[in-house]
Amino acid sequence: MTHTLKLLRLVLFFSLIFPLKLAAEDGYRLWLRYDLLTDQQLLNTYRTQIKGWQLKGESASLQASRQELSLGLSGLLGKQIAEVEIVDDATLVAGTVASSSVIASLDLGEQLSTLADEGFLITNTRYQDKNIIAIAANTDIGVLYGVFHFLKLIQTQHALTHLNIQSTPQIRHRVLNHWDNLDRTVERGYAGFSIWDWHKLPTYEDPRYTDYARANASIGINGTVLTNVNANALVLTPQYLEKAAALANIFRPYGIKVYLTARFSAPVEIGGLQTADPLSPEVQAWWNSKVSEIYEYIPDFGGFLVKANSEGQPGPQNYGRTHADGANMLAEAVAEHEGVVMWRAFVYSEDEPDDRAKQAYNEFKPLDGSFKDNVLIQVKNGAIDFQPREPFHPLFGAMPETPLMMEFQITQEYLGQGTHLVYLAPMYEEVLRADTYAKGEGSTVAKVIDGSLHNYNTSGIAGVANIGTDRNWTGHIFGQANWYAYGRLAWNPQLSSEDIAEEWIGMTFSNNEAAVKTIKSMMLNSHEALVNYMTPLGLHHIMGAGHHYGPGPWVKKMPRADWTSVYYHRADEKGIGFDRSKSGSNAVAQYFPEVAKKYGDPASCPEKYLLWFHHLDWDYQMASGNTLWKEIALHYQKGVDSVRQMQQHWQNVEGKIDAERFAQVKAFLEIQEQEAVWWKDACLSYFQTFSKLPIPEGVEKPEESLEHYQNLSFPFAPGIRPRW
Ligand code: BDP
Repeated sequence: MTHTLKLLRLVLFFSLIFPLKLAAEDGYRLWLRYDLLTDQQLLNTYRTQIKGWQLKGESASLQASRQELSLGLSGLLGKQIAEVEIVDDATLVAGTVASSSVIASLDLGEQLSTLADEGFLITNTRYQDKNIIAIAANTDIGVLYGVFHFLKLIQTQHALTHLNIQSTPQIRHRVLNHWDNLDRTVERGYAGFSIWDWHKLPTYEDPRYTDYARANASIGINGTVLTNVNANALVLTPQYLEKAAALANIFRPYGIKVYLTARFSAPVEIGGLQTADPLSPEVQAWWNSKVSEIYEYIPDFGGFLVKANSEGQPGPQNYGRTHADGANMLAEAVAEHEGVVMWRAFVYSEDEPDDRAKQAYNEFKPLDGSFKDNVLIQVKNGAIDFQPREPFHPLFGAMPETPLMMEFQITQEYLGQGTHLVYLAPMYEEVLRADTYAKGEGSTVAKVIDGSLHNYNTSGIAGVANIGTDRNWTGHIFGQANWYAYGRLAWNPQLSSEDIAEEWIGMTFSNNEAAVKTIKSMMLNSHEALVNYMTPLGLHHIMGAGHHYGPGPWVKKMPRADWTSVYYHRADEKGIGFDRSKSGSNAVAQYFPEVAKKYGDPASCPEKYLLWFHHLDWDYQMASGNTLWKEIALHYQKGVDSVRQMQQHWQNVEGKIDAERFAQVKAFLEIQEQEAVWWKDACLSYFQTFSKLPIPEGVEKPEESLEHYQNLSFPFAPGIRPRW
């Protein structure tokens, strides 16, 4: 027998003995699993409600829709649910008025008129005396969105009778920001390397690119910035544009536009000019011709994302110009192609400020009204930097004449990185629902960014991606939930994190009621748990330097004071916290008066933001009656206890989901528990050197000495910003 035959027999033998192992779930399929329903009764019901389907039309987006419908329906309901020529009772018909004569013959005009470009409707209706289900939209991409939504109804076991769904995205530009470098490292990425295989592009088109597009389209994401905000000008050269164009071609049928980061000094670095001054005619001419070149490669190129004059990145201020001068120059260049410029407000000046939290507002507010129409200012959710919890950024609501985009972080830089189970939707929701009072009560951040509060001419939202080459895309299976939730909230910022979790669990794991309930409660409590064991009560920026992995409240020697931890927690013998009230940096004054008043007084400031805005004595009396010191310690302990509770809950899920994903999450929860204890012990040991108070009752004593924690080092922690 040849070796190959022997091997084949061996494989056959093992596949008979371990069929489950071979059918294991590695997480690759994300929430688009489409497995045959196991509930026989439900399956029978669906099979009487959908006997066949029809989706006509040959555009690339309609073909993608047809493939998805075919894959989804035959997977979920079995192969007998096939594409049909004749529309009969219980046929599902999808299309636009232009692509489908059936849709055209239905009386949907009025409803369609409210759906704009990307919306869709799903309804039970009648066609030539037959009962059918129609998925209709004004554009082919709307049909694709409708198809994904319909499949979700089945995946989450929704009834298919009395359907009357109309859905239109509330935000225009719903983009992912990849912090991916051309060498395939990912800044703050914890799921392997960049999925963009620049070296093999454009000839080799990894099938993963199509699955990436499918996943994004299924949640309505319609743009992707391929490259890191700490940009490399090389991506704007023909060698790379050709590669970016190949990706754009793959994404186009799925409604996803490609954007690139523009390094402000590109005219010097790759253009051979002496300057990148935005007011110089030769610089403007260089960008104009560069932009024309890009549009030759990518006719529907979305535009640029720019990080300028921040953390050493070049920008217009290098030439004595403003952010508006810089943004407008690029905006002018892309305007005739309907491109946009997403200009980031994450800036801090060369000189050390009295309070870094005030910088973005100070630099951008005076520029309100001076940006061109196709510029959006991209603002991080909080004023410092993606901390476990931050109050909403004071810029929201403060620039009525400039569309402000939200920038959320999906990757978990300060949030346990690759191994902590942290469902971020509650955090996104907390920010989106925060009231800016810009136009009186009810002026929520969501209304600012969807453009409705100030009637912005356009709107946008960005999420820093957590996607990498790991087989399951996001490293942690639950990281997929954050990608999913981001997309859903980008489509509709009013959705609740609980509803999103339910959908995701049903599609990703199981619709078993007990399992859904358990997993949902883990997810919904997870963000608060993390805040408690890392940075309770408004503490922030106390992580290890550089890699940002693990606790580092003692960090004090850095090139700039506002990169250290001691700058932010300001612990001393009297107390702890950053005084941003009137008696301190007065950052509260950047908020509208109602908010400033509430946050500015410790008595009315929500406790979750207390030490963000106030420096308080160790024996300050909290609402609970405990002293501040005791309350801090109890919060750290609570964080640890919550993780242990998550571990118990997860144990209950065993057997209700596949063994492979169960085991990975279980192991990661062990890491999370150990690290929660580490955070608690390191922070309390350190803060205790100031408070000089004993570890309160009910709080487990630190396992090691403070010195031990201070001496830990992580030279190879993933995601560190590489030097270039
Ligand atoms: C910080 C990251 C850094 C990013 C920066 C940014 O630590 O790697 O470059 O944000 O958003 O959170 O530009």
